[in-house]
Amino acid sequence: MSELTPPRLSGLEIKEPSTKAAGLTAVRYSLRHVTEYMHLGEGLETLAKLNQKGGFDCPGCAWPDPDGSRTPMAEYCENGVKAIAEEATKRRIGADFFAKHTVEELGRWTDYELGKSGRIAQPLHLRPAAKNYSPISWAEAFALMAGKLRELHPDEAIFYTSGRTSNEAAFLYQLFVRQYGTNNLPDCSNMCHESTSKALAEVIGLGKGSVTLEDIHAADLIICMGQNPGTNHPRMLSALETMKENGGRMISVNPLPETGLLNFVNPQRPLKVVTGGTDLTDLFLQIRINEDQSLLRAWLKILYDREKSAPGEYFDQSFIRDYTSGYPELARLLEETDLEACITNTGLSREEIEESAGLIHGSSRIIVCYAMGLTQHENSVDTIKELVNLLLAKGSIGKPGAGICPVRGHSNVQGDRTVGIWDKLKPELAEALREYYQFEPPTVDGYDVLRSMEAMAGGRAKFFFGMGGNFVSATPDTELTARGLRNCDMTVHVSTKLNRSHLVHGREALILPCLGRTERDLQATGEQFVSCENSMGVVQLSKGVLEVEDMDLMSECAIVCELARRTLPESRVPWVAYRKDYDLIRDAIAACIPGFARYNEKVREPGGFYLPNGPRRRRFDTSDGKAQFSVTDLSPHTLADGEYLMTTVRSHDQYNTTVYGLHDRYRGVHNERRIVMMHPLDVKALGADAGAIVHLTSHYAGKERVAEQFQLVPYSIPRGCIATYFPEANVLVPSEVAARGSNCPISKSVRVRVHLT
Ligand SMILES: Nc1nc2c(c(=O)[nH]1)N[C@H]1C(S)=C(S)[C@@H](COP(=O)(O)OP(=O)(O)OC[C@H]3O[C@@H](n4cnc5c(=O)[nH]c(N)nc54)[C@H](O)[C@@H]3O)O[C@H]1N2
Ligand SMILES: Nc1nc2c(c(=O)[nH]1)N[C@H]1C(S)=C(S)[C@@H](COP(=O)(O)OP(=O)(O)OC[C@H]3O[C@@H](n4cnc5c(=O)[nH]c(N)nc54)[C@H](O)[C@@H]3O)O[C@H]1N2
Ligand SMILES: [Mo]
Repeated sequence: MSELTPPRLSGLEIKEPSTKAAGLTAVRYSLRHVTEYMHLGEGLETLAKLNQKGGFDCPGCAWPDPDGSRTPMAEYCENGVKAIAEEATKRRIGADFFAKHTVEELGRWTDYELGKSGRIAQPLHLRPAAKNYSPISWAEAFALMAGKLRELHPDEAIFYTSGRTSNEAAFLYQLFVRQYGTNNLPDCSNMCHESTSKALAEVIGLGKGSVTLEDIHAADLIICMGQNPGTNHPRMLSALETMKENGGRMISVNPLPETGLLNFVNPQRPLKVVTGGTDLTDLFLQIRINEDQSLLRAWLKILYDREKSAPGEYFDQSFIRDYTSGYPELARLLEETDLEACITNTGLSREEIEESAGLIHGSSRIIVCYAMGLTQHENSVDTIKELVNLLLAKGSIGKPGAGICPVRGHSNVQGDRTVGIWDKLKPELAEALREYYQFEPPTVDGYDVLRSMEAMAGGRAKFFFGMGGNFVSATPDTELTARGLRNCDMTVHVSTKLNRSHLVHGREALILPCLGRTERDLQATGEQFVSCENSMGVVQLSKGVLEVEDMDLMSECAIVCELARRTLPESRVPWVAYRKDYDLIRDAIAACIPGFARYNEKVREPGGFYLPNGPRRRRFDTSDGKAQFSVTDLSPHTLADGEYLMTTVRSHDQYNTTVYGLHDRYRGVHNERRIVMMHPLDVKALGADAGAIVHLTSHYAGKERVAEQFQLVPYSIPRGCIATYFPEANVLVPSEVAARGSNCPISKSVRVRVHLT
């Protein structure tokens, strides 16, 4: 079977999409989540501690908190509340649950049903050929893993990380893996902002964004491309509201008219709730999927042509002269650019493009915010470089209210990378580890996500360890991933909740249940805290508040220390001491990772601290010390007859592969996730009606991939483009084609065919 998510339909209802995001409805919806899974009193106490300084970092997204004093409810966010309620649920699954349900039976449950089962309460073991998981002691679990790892060549083991892991746990984890002898450290970032890391490191010398929250507030113009903040970064809407009140403008570029982008009702401002909120977007550009690079090129061409007759009027020539390289080459490219062709590619009108170019011309402080709509295509690295071309031409980087803002996903995905989680080992970190810990780290590159999938399927890797996440559901080419995991001798998951990756397993499998962000972490020297880095490079502490007396959990740090100690008995790393006192881990990070000097001191200050950021100060640590203009080719996006370009998106009721509910309220799609958003005329051209059941196929590298049982939803989206939900449509995403340069799966532009049943 190619699909792991059972293709069961649940009763689609189509309503009008919302015109406004958040507001009181959002408060009502999220309180429902709290009362459903938690005792109300405790639920409210948890909420009050959410994101307050000294409390825990919200396990939702990586958007930063406003600095300074906090309201008792911190910044209100419906989806943050859902993420907490999901983790702090009172439901438990342990020995009884797993005795009752075989792995095969659980495999027939939907993701929604799996997630609702509750928190995993004790370590579990699936013995070879067993039908059910059964309890195992922590000591036995560590002995099994250590035994297996010592049998293998280090490159036969894979150590995945999802982006919730704290800096402390992530640092120890990569240290252990490298001391064990491999760089096989794929992470969720490989499927997320890898194209950003790759492009920005090359052209501005740092693979991260350059702006702060204050910059967002102070911008003249924000261009929000390929991002749905109303659902995925709801707290960003308050920052955008402030920007608007300060007189800023916003252009939104998206194939879908996302509710949160258009209008926002701030539930923390009662008057706004009454008056109907803030119109955030001044100009909505409903672009065709993966034509952002053409749009950026068109803007540059228009401004460049005018700049020629009025030098300095359209571009910031002194910035270009003092801080950049490659402008003459870009100018030559723009000379030859065919504006009409660019405009045609985007599917937008000339007026829309002229109007938006006018807004760009009229603004000096410009920020481009973007997320997955830009990073998950074959040409993503080029698109992001084109984005940088625009900002450089305008001199819009490294000054207040201007810069680049890749909006990160998981709450600590950026921090994990900073402290060393990567399938490549930077020479500086190799040197630091060698010096500080006196061992020789491996220098050859390890497997990223796609290469891990291939290595397991091809029998070159036999042990998979997941530090969080849901590898089989999050990756493309589900069939290949499943085959790979099933090929392993042992698969291990450090998890909070049950997910499909526990059910698509190796010959033997372990589930190691861990503490979540919300929970108190008590070790031998007392209560511990951890820390995370948000999307804007601020490192802050996170301390759980809830007691967990009814579960046998370990912290992620403790799990790594124990595993390392048992696997590498000869290691001179003080694993036992690290487990007892996380201050010692932070001292080690301070010694090995740039920017963390006096970590223990600074992280205890209210609001945390900023990591150094060159581009923010117009320091560009690139090959020539300049911010670099790039010359890239526009990718041709031709579709064969009968083909559609499919993007996969998140609904309002999910956190990646965790499905909170079946409603996508803002888009008006209810009670069903197996849907295809399609232009009404395309629905008609197929001879179908709303709700018609279809199969989808994709064809890459001579392989047909099939996803069965989806229902058509007529929707506002450009013709020839369709949208489905992640992870239901992942079976269709190929593994043979990926983003050039970053190897990120092309989850946002898959060529598919639609077959009526
Ligand atoms: N509640 C909640 N919060 C989350 C998550 C979650 O699942 N739930 N996930 C977290 C993670 S890991 C991440 S990475 C972020 C993801 O945050 P987003 O990137 O906002 O998430 P997606 O749903 O993938 O949405 C991509 C947006 O890009 C648009 N888009 C699709 N294709 C294109 C294109 O070709 N061009 C343009 N311009 N736009 C396009 C889609 O219509 C959609 O609005 O959110 C994080 N926060
Ligand atoms: N088609 C398609 N595929 C995509 C995407 C897309 O847009 N389209 N987006 C991609 C992106 S941006 C990302 S980031 C990846 C996400 O990929 P992952 O990060 O692998 O997936 P998640 O669904 O976030 O992982 C959820 C699981 O994490 C575990 N978990 C939750 N909290 C914790 C914790 O505190 N500690 C530990 N140890 N475990 C915990 C729970 O068991 C839960 O089931 O998916 C990618 N896949
Ligand atoms: Mo992500």
